[in-house]
Amino acid sequence: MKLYYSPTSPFARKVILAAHALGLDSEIEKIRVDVYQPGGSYTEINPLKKIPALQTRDGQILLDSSFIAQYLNDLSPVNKIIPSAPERWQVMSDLAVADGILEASVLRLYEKRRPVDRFDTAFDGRQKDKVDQGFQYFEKNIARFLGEPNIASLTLMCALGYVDFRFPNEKWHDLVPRLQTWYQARQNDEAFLKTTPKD
Ligand SMILES: N[C@@H](CCC(=O)N[C@@H](CS)C(=O)NCC(=O)O)C(=O)O
Repeated sequence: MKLYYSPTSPFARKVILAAHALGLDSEIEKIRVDVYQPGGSYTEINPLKKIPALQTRDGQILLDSSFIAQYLNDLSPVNKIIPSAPERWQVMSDLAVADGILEASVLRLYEKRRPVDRFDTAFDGRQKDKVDQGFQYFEKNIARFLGEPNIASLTLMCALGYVDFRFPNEKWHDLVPRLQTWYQARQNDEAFLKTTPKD
């Protein structure tokens, strides 16, 4: 299989962590893509020019990190990261919150990269609020994430890592102490360390 990725993309990191948890990482060749370069042939892989994308064993292209993680989950006979129903529904709903934190954080990065006079403070504030409220949601529900990793907890790890990477001056840690303790206990996991984002 081939994973089109970038080392700074938290969505790609989610897929890599999922593949690792499912014992499929050795089967995945990583192909680095820069979606911010104009032109290029990546639109033939993903017309939306977003990463990640996965080329499956039989050559099919799958798009969207959570969907790719579901595909990998189905492939793996062991260590499922998505439980069967009824537990599945809560996990997928928690995943939606973690994905929402990622989406809001990526939008904030794009905003931060605008020329200063075009930075939209109100827009940035709305996205930051989603991130903060998302963190509070996980702080309140942290008991659900103490067991084996699932797709939601892996995505939450990526979200916390991404906020630290892109917004290092924002001290979310003190506001959500249980979440911070949870994160600290998992930060040294091999796959997580190996995928630390760098520009
Ligand atoms: N829902 C998508 C989001 C992917 C996404 O937004 N990736 C970012 C990189 S972190 C990207 O490719 N952005 C380029 C763009 O939006 O033009 C997924 O889960 O795969």
